[in-house]
Amino acid sequence: MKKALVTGVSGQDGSYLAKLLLEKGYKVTGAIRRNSQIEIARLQKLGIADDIEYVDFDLSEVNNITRLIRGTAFDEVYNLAAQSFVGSSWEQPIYAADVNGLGVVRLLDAIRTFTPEARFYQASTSEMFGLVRAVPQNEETPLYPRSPYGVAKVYGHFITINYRESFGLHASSGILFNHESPLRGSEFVTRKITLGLARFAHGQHVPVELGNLNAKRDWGFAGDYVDGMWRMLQQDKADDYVLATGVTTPIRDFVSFAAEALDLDLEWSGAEETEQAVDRKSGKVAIKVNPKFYRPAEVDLLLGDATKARTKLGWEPKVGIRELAGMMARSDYDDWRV
Ligand code: NDP
Ligand code: GDR
Repeated sequence: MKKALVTGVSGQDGSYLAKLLLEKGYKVTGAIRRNSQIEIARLQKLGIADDIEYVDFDLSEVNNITRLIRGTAFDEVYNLAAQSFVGSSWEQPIYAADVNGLGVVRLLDAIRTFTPEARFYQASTSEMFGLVRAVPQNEETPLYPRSPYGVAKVYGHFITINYRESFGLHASSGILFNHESPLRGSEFVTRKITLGLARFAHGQHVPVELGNLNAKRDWGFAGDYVDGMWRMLQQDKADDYVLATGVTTPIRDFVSFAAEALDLDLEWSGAEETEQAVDRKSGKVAIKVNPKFYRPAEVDLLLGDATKARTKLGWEPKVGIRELAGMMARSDYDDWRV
């Protein structure tokens, strides 16, 4: 039985990845941050919470990392833990650097020292591309991160490559474009929209307040992307791969797709800071811009080219953007409680 360690197992990707690994017959150890209570709601929702062995873990603490890696010879280590919300990284830039940057080398160095045969996956991100230099973006596109989150992830990305080249570790980096699901955190824009519109569709006519509606993202389904992570670690040679759908969509259009799925009929008006969408049936404002949600620096356009993953890994995203928005909106509508 193969043994896998998943950091960030309580998060969106950690939950889907743990499910996939369990289905493939792995023994899954889930590294979990001990807060005032253990947060395993997503794992419970997927029905796998009792199938995982949990270990206390924080990427900012080298001692628990060393003990964990020294104590078990994992076949595969997936490093998904991170301060993952870009917006918060301007408020906690040093924490983002510590966890998303230095945390990666803490883990890699323990692997190099105690279990150099283990295969390692690093959760890199399209946020590293930042300022638009080329479209579509692939593994060769120059990096220009636009947030403390992105800057820290660039360190994590290159230290993974460096440990592969310096010490021969089987360390791969997945440069993943945005991926969403009904398990997405409620602070991210897609889930904020689907939760807000589901509440609206149930008759609670509170507008959803958003920031920049013009930013474009290449959104896929998280379930498809964790399959890509696993495929990377099954290759003979470690490498870096972009995972993306190759379709980019403005935030405004994601709103419209989610609204359609809930039978809301939105009429947009205004521009920039005064833009809003009124639901024609109720006559109430469903969406409005609040500049408070603008970011100090924005990533305007992400559009990925996953040709390498398609050809070398045989990876294909299966869920398109309309289907994804509908899946999330309907899930939030069905789960809605007053
Ligand atoms: P989530 O925010 O859903 O999950 C993040 C996980 O990291 C949570 O389990 C969280 O634990 C854990 N975590 C946070 N800080 C620490 C810490 N200091 N020590 C240990 N664990 C910690 O993110 P996603 O599942 O969406 O993303 C997974 C990874 O992929 C992240 O690294 C993210 O940056 C990256 N990524 C995500 C993309 C996406 O579109 N989803 C795209 C590209 C990259 P807790 O429950 O305690 O908060
Ligand atoms: P992102 O995702 O920053 O791309 O990072 P997020 O959903 O937070 O923002 C996407 C875009 O939407 C715009 N936006 C808003 N965003 C939020 N959160 N809330 C709002 O009200 C709002 N209004 C407009 C943002 O300005 C931005 O342009 C995600 C995370 O999962 C990262 O961990 C991951 O690395 C990247 O995706 C790829």
